[in-house]
Amino acid sequence: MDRTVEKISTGVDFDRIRADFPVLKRKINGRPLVYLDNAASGQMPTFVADRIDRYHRHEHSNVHRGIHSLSQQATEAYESAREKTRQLINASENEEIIFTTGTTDSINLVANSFGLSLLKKGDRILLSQMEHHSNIVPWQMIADKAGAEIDVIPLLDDGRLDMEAYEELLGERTKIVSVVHVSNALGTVNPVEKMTALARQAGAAVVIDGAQAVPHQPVDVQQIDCDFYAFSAHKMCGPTGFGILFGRKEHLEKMGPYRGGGNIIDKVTFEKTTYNVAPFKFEAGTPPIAAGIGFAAAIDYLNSIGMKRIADREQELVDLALEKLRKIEGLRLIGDPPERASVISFVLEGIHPHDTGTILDKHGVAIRTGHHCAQPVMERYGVTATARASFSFYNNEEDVNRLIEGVKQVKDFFK
Ligand code: 7TS
Repeated sequence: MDRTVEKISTGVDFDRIRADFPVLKRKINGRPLVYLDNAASGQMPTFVADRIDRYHRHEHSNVHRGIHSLSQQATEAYESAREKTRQLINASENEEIIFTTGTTDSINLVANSFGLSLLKKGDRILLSQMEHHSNIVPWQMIADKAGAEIDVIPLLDDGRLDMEAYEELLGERTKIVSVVHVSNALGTVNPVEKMTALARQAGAAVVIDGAQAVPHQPVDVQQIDCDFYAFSAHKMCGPTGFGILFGRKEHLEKMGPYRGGGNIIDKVTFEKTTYNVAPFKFEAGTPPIAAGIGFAAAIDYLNSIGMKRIADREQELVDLALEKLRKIEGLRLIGDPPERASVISFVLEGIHPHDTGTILDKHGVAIRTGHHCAQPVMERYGVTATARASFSFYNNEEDVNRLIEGVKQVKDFFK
């Protein structure tokens, strides 16, 4: 059956939604832009850009400390992002939502504050072979300091995690499991709920990198039952420089601050400083106020469509693209997992992915090429780079066709 996007019965007018993103009207190299680099960063709708603009022009003030009205209004607007984020991922309390500058920052916070105090010499941290470098390097740095070791869950040929190996690797010295929810290099959706349950049985804490999950599907941290969950605003209609770390209250209460400064303190004397409560003890200095307010607007925008509808829409587009890509001779999918989110990685026989990306760009199609900050994935599948198309709900069938047409042109060029 030929699945077309028109058949989506979500009740949402996705053509109208495209009009919310002015960048999609741009021409790149003489052709209408086809933006398929959403895994790197998503586009921002006018609604969010306007909200940030309004804050800068009419509402700017520092937050949390002010007695004057402008500061209190800014604080209210900024803190509304915490409540909206809590609802979005179904955390039980606002105190469990820490604002950071992005997924990378969130993982560094967990590694330094939670990891470093927990890990003893000989303890083990379990990561997977499909991690983004931001969920590898911070743990290596902490492992070095603590004298801990890192184990790696291997990948199967189709891009899934080897769950048997996972169970075997979960040992009594495993103190932390840190895995990606959705791979940015393969698109694989990992069974994080099951993985968390297994880790709990083994007595390990679970950190999940949700950078590619929260923008594309409903996520429920209580259902997953993880200890920490990290993601970034800029991949989900929000601004850069803003990220989230969910942490279970029982951990956050015990954890020490990650960075020192204002806002995180209760009382400072030169003899001794005592700290504020979570989440504030992790948020030193003036926070990214405009970005937080923008993120609150981004959540409102996404909710106006609905995360389930977004997931369904993207699945249709990915399925359609996969169906067409599979028909192209000499195209190898890197990872072909049964459960895939909005990412497709591929290579064309005899053609470097950078050449593929350059020619596609000449036709106005923006994809990403390279190792996607996941070099162990490249090594596993014997490539140095892939071409990666990543979708969002504002993409459409025409975008899929333009990608396919572009890939055929790449092949023709190198024939
Ligand atoms: N984890 C995953 C799974 C990611 O995809 C990314 C960014 C990060 C962590 C880091 O997020 P940041 O907001 O702190 O930078 N991924 C990509 C990508 O695939 N291409 O560019 C950035």
